[in-house]
Amino acid sequence: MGDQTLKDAILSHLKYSLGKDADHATIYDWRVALSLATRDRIVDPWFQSTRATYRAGAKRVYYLSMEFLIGRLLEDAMVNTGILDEAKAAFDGMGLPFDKIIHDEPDAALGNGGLGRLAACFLESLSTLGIPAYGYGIRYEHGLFRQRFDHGRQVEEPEDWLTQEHVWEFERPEAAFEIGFAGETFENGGRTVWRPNESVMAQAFDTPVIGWKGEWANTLRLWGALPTKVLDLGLFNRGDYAGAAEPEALARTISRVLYPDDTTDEGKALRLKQEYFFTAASLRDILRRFESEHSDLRDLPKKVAIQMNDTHPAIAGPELVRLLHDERGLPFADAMMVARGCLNYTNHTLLPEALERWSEGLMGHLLPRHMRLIEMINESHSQQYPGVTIIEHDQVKMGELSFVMASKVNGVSALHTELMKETVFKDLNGLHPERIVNQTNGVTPRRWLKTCNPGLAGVVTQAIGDGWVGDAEKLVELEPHIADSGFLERFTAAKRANKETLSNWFGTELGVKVDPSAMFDVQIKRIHEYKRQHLNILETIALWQEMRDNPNGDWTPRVVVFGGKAAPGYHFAKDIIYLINSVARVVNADPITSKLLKIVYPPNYNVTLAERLIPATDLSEQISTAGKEASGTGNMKFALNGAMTVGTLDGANVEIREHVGAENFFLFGMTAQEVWARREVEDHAGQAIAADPKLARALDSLRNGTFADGDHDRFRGIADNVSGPDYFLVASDFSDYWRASREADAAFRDPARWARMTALNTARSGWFSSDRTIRGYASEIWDALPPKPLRSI
Ligand code: DL6
Repeated sequence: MGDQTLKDAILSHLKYSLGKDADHATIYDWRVALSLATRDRIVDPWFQSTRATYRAGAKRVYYLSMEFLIGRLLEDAMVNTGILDEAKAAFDGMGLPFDKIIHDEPDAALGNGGLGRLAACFLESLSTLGIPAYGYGIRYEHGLFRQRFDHGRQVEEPEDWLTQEHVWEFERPEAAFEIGFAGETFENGGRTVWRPNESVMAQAFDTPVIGWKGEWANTLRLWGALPTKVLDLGLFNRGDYAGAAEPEALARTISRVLYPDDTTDEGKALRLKQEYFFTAASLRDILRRFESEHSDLRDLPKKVAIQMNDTHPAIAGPELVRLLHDERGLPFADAMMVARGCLNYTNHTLLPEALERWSEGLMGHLLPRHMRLIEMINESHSQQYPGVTIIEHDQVKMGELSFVMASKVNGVSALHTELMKETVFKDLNGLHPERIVNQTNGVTPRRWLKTCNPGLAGVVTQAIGDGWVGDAEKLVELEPHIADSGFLERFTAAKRANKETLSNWFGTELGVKVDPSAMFDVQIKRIHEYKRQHLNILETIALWQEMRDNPNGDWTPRVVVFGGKAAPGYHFAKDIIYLINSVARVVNADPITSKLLKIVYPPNYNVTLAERLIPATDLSEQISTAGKEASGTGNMKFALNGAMTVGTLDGANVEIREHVGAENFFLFGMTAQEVWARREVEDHAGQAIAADPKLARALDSLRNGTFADGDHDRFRGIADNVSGPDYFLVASDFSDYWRASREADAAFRDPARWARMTALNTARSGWFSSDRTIRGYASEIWDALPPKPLRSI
């Protein structure tokens, strides 16, 4: 590298890494050459960070997560290393389309949603803060499925990001561990030995993650599964080519596909294998690193903090005890103490169906030694604290196991943490009242404002300088500028420009023409009953019906945007998608309301699409049934980008409202306590429908075929659910949602007021930076510090 300019480095990679000359290079070639030149800028800080960590003997943080929803990496890396402008100038100078080149990058969808995206934000913040850390996960060959719509219905197709070379990673053939399954255990010389009868190799692939200003880089180490035996040569020589390749195919299955469900656990053996595979490989790697520097295993908690992201890596508890006790000979009690000293657990959901449980049978078969250790952990805990059990009805409760094996257990918003204490972990919290702490989620302002919304970021920087990028709480310095009409005009103009860009995209990509001066009202997240996209579409139907009745009324034109995937086996959620698309088809073709209402549902919602939609949003829909959304992080991204929220008192909405001010948030709906009480009311849905003719009419339209070419049954299931059991209280919250939505309409019709409110949302959202969240984890959970403080933590 030396004094080589970025342009020279790109041209050099084009020639020597890709074997192309500039005259014949494709967009792909240019993108890869630029990525490699950018990666070169990261390698030195990466090495320096590792050296500084070793030199200081610093404690390392290990973030174990089944999901890292990293999306595209190139633009982020250029922003953090400060070379974005130089790169753009280089391509402009060569007459090449810079935007097209950077948008050629595949979106690495190695996660389902919020949990995985949070992990990606955390890695970036850990690097920004200079805390030595590794993210450990699985290198899925196929990330979350690609969604397309066929006549309005979701169709899933395999995602194939790895068909192109993943230019950011370094393959590490030397960092490989054999991971076993099943088999038997026996005693030998006073120790228990586990002899698996099946095994795969876990091989590391490292991606450096650079922090803001390019000073520190941590590692995302993803494990790929390889066969221990590549080919059965005997079978091959006998002509059985399929049989010969079977060991490889079987092994690869483990890291083949991301489990496409973020809320339910279908008890698949493959899933448990995936969980053990990456957890076991990560722990072996952690111990190898520790043992290269230290000899007393009892010091492990001083040097190692392991965060279990949800229960997916919960097998870390018994596995670490096994490695310390069975393999290294620490007494069981000491092994327990050391393991617990290192491990911590983040809970991300209270939904009972999402709390993992594994049958004793499956666990005992796949991981016989671990099953026995879980029994021992259960026994030792219940001897000390009778009344709580990890094993119940022949099932291992992974939440309870994680809790018992953790030093700290955290929720992801203040409300969620309190509800954890009152509900799922009530008994354990009673026994260990100091263990549960809260760490409200956050998002990185680098990606979620500076990179995704350069227009607005520029307006902010012009007003207060760029200190906010590394310290988002400085955004409060915007407040005095809000009295300045020039600032507000620039703020509004940035939003307007983003809306125009998005409108053009809707037109060219989806064939939907929208008016950029309409209110852009956006709900993007996984499709789930508790997130209540069906409440949104019912309200949209009611609005359309009212607009048709009175097209010359004082309406606020709206563009209602949905984005999100449904788990392939979640039929109700897929029906909601079908309904939204069917309503869109009818409403968008209605000449009476064409200037007032449009519905847009771009398929295949992913990180890249979020980066396109969030900067152009006026109104963010955060309308889950109170008590159900653990936190949300989309809600934070919208507020940061100057969108107003219409939302319930759920998850982090509560804290967002506290920060931005109640007058700058459209609140509606029942509280979690009111939700519980309402469920006890007989025929609560029927009563709500009887009291609100608009809701009754909207529901009728689902039964009379309005959106289904006269087919009365197509959406009857949704109508009957909302009118009957309505567990998620769509009917009961509808009227108040309608009220809040019309309040939002009225506020939008007053541009000066709206501009003030949205600017205040940006100014007061800095607290929701993942830097703040990571500082909280570092001080309250990990006791981890940067070896050479980059900034005070
Ligand atoms: O904490 C990240 C994210 C929260 O913001 C969402 O509210 C929550 O639904 C999500 N939880 C999961 C749970 N999956 N499992 N198991 O994705 O976590």
